[in-house]
Amino acid sequence: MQQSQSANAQTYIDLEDRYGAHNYHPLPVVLEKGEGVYVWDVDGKKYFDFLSAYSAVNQGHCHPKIIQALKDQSDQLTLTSRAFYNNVLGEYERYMANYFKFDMVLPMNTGAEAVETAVKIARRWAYEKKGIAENQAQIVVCKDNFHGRTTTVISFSNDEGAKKNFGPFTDGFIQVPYSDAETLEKVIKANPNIAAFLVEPIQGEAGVNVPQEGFLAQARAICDAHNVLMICDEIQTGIARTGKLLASCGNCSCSNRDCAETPEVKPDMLILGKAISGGVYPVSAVLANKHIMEVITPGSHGSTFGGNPVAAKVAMAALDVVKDEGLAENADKLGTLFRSLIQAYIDKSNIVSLVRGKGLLNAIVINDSPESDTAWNICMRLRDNGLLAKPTHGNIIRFAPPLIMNETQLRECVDIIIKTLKEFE
Ligand code: IF1
Repeated sequence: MQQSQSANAQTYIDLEDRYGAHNYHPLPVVLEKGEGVYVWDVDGKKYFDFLSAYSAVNQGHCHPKIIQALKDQSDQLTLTSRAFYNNVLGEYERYMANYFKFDMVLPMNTGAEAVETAVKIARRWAYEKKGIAENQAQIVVCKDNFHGRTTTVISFSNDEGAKKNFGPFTDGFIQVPYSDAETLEKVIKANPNIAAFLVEPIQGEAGVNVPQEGFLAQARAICDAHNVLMICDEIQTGIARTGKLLASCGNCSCSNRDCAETPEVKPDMLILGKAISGGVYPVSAVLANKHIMEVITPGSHGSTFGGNPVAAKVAMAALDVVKDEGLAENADKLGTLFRSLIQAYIDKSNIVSLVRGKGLLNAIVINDSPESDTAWNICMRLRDNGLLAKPTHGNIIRFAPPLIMNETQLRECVDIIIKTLKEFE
């Protein structure tokens, strides 16, 4: 039997239920503390966090170096707006440009805002550089994409739950199937008004959908051949999550398109969010080279909080941690181990039909219909057994622990997951 919430936990749940908009359906667990790979609920029960705030907390909860940066800068200067210069932003912009190997950065706050920013840059580029006639630019996106929740971003989603009764929508987007280079090429060839191709290197929300080997490189070549910008949304896949600094990059952890070790691609625009702050502060960014970024002029785009000194210091500390602690290498190593241990279980059970993913962005597909509540019930039982994960699309469970996990902890987690799955056989 599933355990029910304590009366103490229930009071917090009731508060949210009464006073908050019902835009989520959370797992009934009320957290009050986090440290590293662990979180604790209001009754003091400890859990492994296997969601990491949707891959924002890659560096682990409350990483001391990131929290210190937050505290230090908070005492000094928090916000100037961009009406004035400050002594941190430029340093941060140089840091980001060098770290990700792009000429320039445009700082924003949330992921959806950064996607909006990339869409605006791509459109301006189309009119001012590519020579597309005004208001004719099209952006190619993928079926089952998830890029955020603003009105324009949901305009190119095909998720009914995210769109219903939020129209009218923004024009100018064409959907193609994910990981289908042939269709992508056909669509781009047939339409001279295409400005950009926007893609997640692995589709997160769609259920950790890994494209066919070579798809990104093929897409890169198609974009090059037709003067179309390739935009990678690495908000969820980036920052070491998939075993590399960026999922669109090759095996080394740089993102240089011409790097000898890199068989994959470098996009024209890179969109980052979530873990660039280690989940400590909302920080997002769009990176591009100068010939693209220069279409943005004073007054054409901005944000009160984007690039504020606290965000800048927090992000630099969070990205230092990624390199200092070898998080990409660790995610790669532990991810391979995770999938092999789960696969060994799948081979002799029929409750899970497959495990997929890269690095520590993985999912299992439960062998039941997407309409069933089996995956939800498994997540409830995982909770009881001390591990927090969330179902997506009915019968898929995503597993994305902080990347600072060690092998002993990972093996303990796999034991919890397998023990729980066995309870459902
Ligand atoms: C929610 C999923 C994860 C993203 C990509 C942009 C954004 C996201 C690739 C927008 C955000 C989130 C938001 C969160 C659920 C979540 C999610 F299940 F929907 F797919 F992570 F797995 N591009 N992803 O994944 O970033 O504006 O939220 O900062 O509750 O909507 P944001």
